[in-house]
Amino acid sequence: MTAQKTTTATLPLPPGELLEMYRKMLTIRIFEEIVFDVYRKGLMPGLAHLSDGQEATPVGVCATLHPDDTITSTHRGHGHIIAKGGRVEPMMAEVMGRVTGYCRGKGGEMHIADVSLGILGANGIVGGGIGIAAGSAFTAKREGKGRVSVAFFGDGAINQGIWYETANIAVLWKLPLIYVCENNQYTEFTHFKKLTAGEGLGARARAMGMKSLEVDGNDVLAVYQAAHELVGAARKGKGPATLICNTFRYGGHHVGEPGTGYRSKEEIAEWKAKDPLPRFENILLEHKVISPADIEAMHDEVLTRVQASVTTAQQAPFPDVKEAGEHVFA
Ligand SMILES: Cc1ncc(C[n+]2csc(CCOP(=O)(O)OP(=O)(O)O)c2C)c(N)n1
Ligand SMILES: [Mg+2]
Repeated sequence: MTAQKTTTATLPLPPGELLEMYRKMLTIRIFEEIVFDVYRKGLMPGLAHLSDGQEATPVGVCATLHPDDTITSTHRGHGHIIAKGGRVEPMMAEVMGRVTGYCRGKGGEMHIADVSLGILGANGIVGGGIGIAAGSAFTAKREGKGRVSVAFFGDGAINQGIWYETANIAVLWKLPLIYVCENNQYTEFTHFKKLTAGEGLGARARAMGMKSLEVDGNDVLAVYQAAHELVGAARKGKGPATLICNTFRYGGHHVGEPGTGYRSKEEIAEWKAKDPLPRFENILLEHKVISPADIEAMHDEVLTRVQASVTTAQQAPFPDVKEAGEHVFA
């Protein structure tokens, strides 16, 4: 299957920033592949929710953010965390339940946070991050320094009451809140069309009086450009906005199921032909931002780093039972 080609006449960012975006997308892909391996080898407790196939959305959005902007994430959060600057070593240690993890091994793969990077947490409660992001946007508004808050969530979360409650107040109070819906087509094992009444999230956002854009969520530059517009407006006090990114997860809902029982081979192949990584690679190659040798070298470098994060985590202890009740409240 050959990758779909995207042509872009002019690039929206300087080469260094584009390379950083590419490195992050590659890091997410490799991190997810290695987490799957860690799961298969029995090196982690529980299940992992992987986001390979969805790399362009978090990277395109986070490329518009400043270090002091905040994000909230979901149960499928590894990509958001890497895109906002999270380091793979404490992430892998957290996945593996070790004391060197971001949350001292007590959060696990679904609850990674680094407040110093503006990552207010991945979240196992569908829609749970939206309320936290609205609170962060309220703080940003009161501070008046132009910071923004981004809530990442899936297509399944748009039917949760918290979206409507926060959207209402965010519009009324002009909060700098960007709702980013990663529509990966499925809510667990059900197609989003079977769960979504009316015309979908864009129409709902507009009904609330909020601007809404919908983009190809596998085209990192399209995501970047749309997010840049909405984030820029929110920084200037124009209030919240919604960005819908259409994308697809390659694997199952979690690593314990293959993702094939409810999705046809044709559907999976169709989305793999739109893989965000080779599409971005083609653009970078075409504009001579990167060479095939650079791509190979970067791949090897990231792979070595993520593999090393597993070995290092294996050498770290599990948290002591005595600290089970510590670090529970922030
Ligand atoms: C409030 C709540 N209801 C149900 C669940 C069980 N659950 C976990 S993930 C999930 C599907 C979420 O789908 P979506 O929002 O599209 O995110 P995706 O898994 O596709 O990334 C559900 C129903 C949950 N964790 N929280
Ligand atoms: Mg979904």
